[in-house]
This record gives sequence, C-alpha cells and structure tokens, in this order.
Amino acid sequence: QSGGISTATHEITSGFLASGSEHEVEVVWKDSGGTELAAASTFAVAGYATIPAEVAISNVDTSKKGFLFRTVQSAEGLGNETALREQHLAGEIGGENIADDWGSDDYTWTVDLINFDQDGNAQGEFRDLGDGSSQDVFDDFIPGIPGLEGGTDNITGEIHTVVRVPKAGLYTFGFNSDDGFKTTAGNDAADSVYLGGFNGGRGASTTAFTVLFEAAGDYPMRSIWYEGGGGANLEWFTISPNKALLNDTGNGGLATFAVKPELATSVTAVSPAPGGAPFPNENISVTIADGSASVDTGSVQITLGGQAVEASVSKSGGVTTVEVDRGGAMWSSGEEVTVGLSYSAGGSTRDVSWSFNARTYVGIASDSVSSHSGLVLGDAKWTEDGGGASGQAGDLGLDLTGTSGTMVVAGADFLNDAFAKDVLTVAFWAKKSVIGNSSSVWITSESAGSGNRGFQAHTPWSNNNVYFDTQGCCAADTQRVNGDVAGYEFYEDTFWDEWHLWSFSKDMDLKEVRIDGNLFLESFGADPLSADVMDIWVGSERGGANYDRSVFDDFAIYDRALSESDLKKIASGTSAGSLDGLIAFWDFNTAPAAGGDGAISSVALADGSVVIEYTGTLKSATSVTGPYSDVAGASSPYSVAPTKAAEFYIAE
Ligand SMILES: [Ca+2]
Ligand SMILES: [Ca+2]
Ligand SMILES: [Ca+2]
Repeated sequence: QSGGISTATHEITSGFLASGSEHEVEVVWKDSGGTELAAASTFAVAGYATIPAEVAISNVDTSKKGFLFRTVQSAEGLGNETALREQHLAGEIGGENIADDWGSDDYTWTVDLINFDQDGNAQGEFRDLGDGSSQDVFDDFIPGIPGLEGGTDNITGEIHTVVRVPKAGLYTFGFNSDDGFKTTAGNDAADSVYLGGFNGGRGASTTAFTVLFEAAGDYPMRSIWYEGGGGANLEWFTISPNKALLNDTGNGGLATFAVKPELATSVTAVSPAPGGAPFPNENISVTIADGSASVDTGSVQITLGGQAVEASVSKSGGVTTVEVDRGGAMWSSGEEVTVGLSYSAGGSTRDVSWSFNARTYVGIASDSVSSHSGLVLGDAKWTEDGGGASGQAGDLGLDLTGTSGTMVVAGADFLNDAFAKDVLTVAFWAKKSVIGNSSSVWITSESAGSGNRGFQAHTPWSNNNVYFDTQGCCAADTQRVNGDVAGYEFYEDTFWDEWHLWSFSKDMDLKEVRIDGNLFLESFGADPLSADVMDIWVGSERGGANYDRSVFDDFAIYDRALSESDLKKIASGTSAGSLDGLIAFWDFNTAPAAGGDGAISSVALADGSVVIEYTGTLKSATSVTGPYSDVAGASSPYSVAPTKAAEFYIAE
C-alpha cells in the first residue's frame, strides 16, 4: 500500500498457464470500516506452441554455424499457398529448377543469417539503419537468385537449422516475409510442432509467434519461405528475450547450426496429424521408414490418452505401417487427443507423442440400420418435438436453416456395394427456409471429378433448377439431369412453404428425380457409379459451404430404385424406414442431451478402483445407450470401485 493505492500481486509459480486458456480473477478486500468488497474480471492467455524436451537432439555438429538454405525457382507462375509450395519443394510441380546453383551443394547453401532481399536492398525490420542497433544489419541477396534467366519470382526456399535454446521458457520469434512462410520444430512427422506461418501473398511484413521450450537444448527447426511476384524478401529472428536475427550472437541472437539431422529411422507420416482437426471417428495410422537402423515391428506400441490400444503392424520395403482401427468410436467434440508411439530400432527405443483436437460438432445423429454416425456440424440443431415431417409428437427433424449447418457421415464405404451395382435411391423430407446456391446431398467418391461428386443434388440451386449429378459433373445425361422446379406438374406458389419428399434414384443408366412420388426429371445413359465412396454430406456440398437451408427429416438410402408407389406410400405417411432395401436411415428423432461441453480426459486403474478424470458433468448408466443420469456428488478425479457387472460413464 502506498499513497492510498493498494497493490496485490499473485505470482504464477507452477509453470505456465495453458495456451489460449481463459481465467477468472476475483479480488476480495475489506475497507477500513470492515465492509467486504469484491471485484472480478476474466482474461485469456495468448496462444503459444509447446516444444517437448524430447524434440531436442544431442551430439549436434557445431562446426558450421548458421543455416542450410535450399532454393527452388520455377519458370512457371506459382500461387502463394503453403501447401502448393511444399509440393514445389518436393519436385511435384513447377518443372525445372531455374535458380542459379553457383556456389551451392546441389542448390543448398550454408548461410550465416536469414536476412535477404531479392536485390540486396534494405528491406524489412533488419536492414542498413546506420544506427549500430541490433537491427542495423545489411540485407544480402537470396541464395540462387536472380536465377539463371535473371528472374526474381516464383521462388520457394527451404531452411534447415538447429537452434540452441539456452534455457527453458517462452521465446517469441518473428518471420518477416514477402510473400508467405511456415516454421516448424522437430525431427520428423511424429514430433514436428507447427510454430507459425503466413499462408498467402503480402509485402514485407512480420508474423510473430511464441514458443514454450520445456527444456534447454538443441532443437531442429525448418522454415519454408516462398515468393510469387513483385518484391521478395525474408528475415528470421527473435523478438524476445532479444530482438535479433537468429545466429546473430553478437547482437544477442540465438546460436544456430547449419545441420539437417538425420534420424536412424524416421516417421514419414502420421494421421491424424499434430495440430489437425480430424473427424472424431478417424482411425490412427503411422508410417516409419528405416534408415541407418531397422524398425523392430514386434516392438511397436500405440497409446491413446496414455492407454495402450491394439494396433496392426506390417512392413514392406523398409517401411513399417501401423494402423489402429477404432471401430467407429467417437472422440467428444473438440476433445484433445494425445497419441503415443513407441518403437525400437537398432537396439534403442524411441518414444514420441503428438496431439490434436477432434473437430468440434453439435451432436451425433445415429442411423437406425447400422448405427453409422452422422456428425452434425456448424449451427445445425434438432427441431422441437413435433418439428419433424409428420408433425407428430416424438418426431423431430434436423434444422439446417441457419447459415452453417450440415451433417457428415465420415467414412461411408458401406455404400460401396450399392455403388458397385449402380443401383440406389436417396430420399428425404425437406422444408425449405432459404433458396440459394446449395446442395442437399453430396456423396463423395474418390474417382469422381468435380469435387469427388459421386452422387449430388442441388434442391434447388439459386436459379430454381433442381440438379442431380452422378460420377462427376456436368455433362447432360451421362452425369447430369436438371430442370426448373416451376416445370414440376404440381408446382404452385406455396411449393417451398411445404414439406416435400425428394427422391433421387439411379438404376444403372436410368436416373429419376421424384417429388412426393411424382416423376419430375429423368435421364437415360448415365455413367456407372464407382465403388470408392468416401463420405456423405447432408445439407451442404462436401466439406461444408453451399448450405441447403432447410429442415431435413427421414434421410434414407436404399439399395434399389424406389417406385412411384413406394414413394407415394412414404408421401402419405408410411415411414421411409419401413421399406425394403434400406441401407441407412436417419430419422433425427433423438436430440442429443442438453449439456455442456464436458469430456472424459482419462480413465485409469489405481489401487483396484477406476479413476475417471473429466471436465463438465459426469453421468452414468447401466447400459451404453443410457439413459444417463448425473453421478451425485462427483468431482474430477472421480474414483469408483468396480463392484457392478457393468457401468457406463460419460461427461457433458
Ligand atoms: Ca532485411
Ligand atoms: Ca512478392
Ligand atoms: Ca424425424
């Protein structure tokens, strides 16, 4: 207390508050009269990346300081897009490398600093300032540029280095680029951590990104930088603790070594990837390439959230493939998942882990034929009771009338039999809210063109035309049949105010679109479907967008072409789920229980009890299908003795 000002300080002594975490602070005090007062506020921690200690490498060759810089230049115009430029580096696009390789080792140069401009001009934050500051550093020409044809455009650079981090803690890096860049740390696909990037084109600008190193050490890092047209420059530096170019140790920069570490074995791909946002039912796959050592396939183990899971392991041509089939199990919306991988090679064991968050979703609509999960996304919601197509109590619909609602059935290979026979019907009830550019159904097939357009309908597009596309788009008859809905025999002004039963069927070369059972469109000579189905999207195109802003109900798929009498039965009240040939059926009659966004984070055995760690509200049931009720008095971690035959737990 000083001069009538009271100051209270709370020091965070146990590590760091989690990246992006939100906190409430409440201050309670008494005034001199003894009256208790309080004030509260909230704050969110800025985002940062965390690099685990095991990413550090030992025995680094410190004889060459700086960076390895590889330049690839194309005579063709290349877009400013990070994924595209990874392909450029991999030699998949861009044709011949027209950079000037003079002084390089196969287009790779060893350089002291990353402070380049295409003309060697003063550019960015570090340049000829003439003031002797840590930023007063001359720009250099980009290695290999200008290229053999004198050009300074369509360049992609790849930088490998090992950064010596003197002590654990937070460091803020900066990358100034014209145009884009991406920086990661790590040794291979299993332990690489995305640190920062700019995906696009821009003039010389800095992107700052903060990194928590859990331990001091030598960390392999990689940046890619790319340039489309106009100016070209790049700088890589720290902003704190010191503002200095990497390896500019005289000005307080972190020491770096011009090394690209080679592992005895390397994980070449993992799925889902670190930092990815997979569908919650995705399986796990890992590939490991032998190098100077060979993977012992019997040693491979996978854990999910610390629990060992069954994995199939195979090896061919020095590449080990590891697959975990989760059998359709679902991670909760946004759940953080950590995958652990352990394997031995050449007598030493490697343990590595990576994390990602499952894609967020509103709820799951289960198919009543085989329990295929429809993942309900965006601002979709279930209707009130009685909001389904029949209007009866107990009948709910899926309300996609918002601006981003859709449902996806990820991994719909159960349709392959019907696609192989080239005979199926997709039928559903829909009540339109907004007419626009939209897709009511989009079944993706791997070999179908136009966005994997295996089986697709615009019901309608913004021009009031209904389109039914199969096996690509948009050739008349072989792929597409369409027509203005005003041409439908029973069309009237109130048409879109009512529920209608839509049916899209394919019986080899014959395609039909029926409304309430009545034939609206037909075509002959359609190409066959291909039996390589990926996903089913309901109420949008694949991946979302072009949302069909309708209430949907009774979305059904059959392995035959439904007849007029079949469809008229449904139109007059028979459940679509009661007809022969049903492959999948979503009636949307079970809305997910209202609840929070809790999740079970771990389940473990301790002293003979099951210990459940969770967020939100813990609920239990005697059957996996429920009903679930709150576990009275529970708090996380919750410990329960396994005395019953079975008990199921969820957290919401
Ligand atoms: Ca510069
Ligand atoms: Ca540029
Ligand atoms: Ca329903």
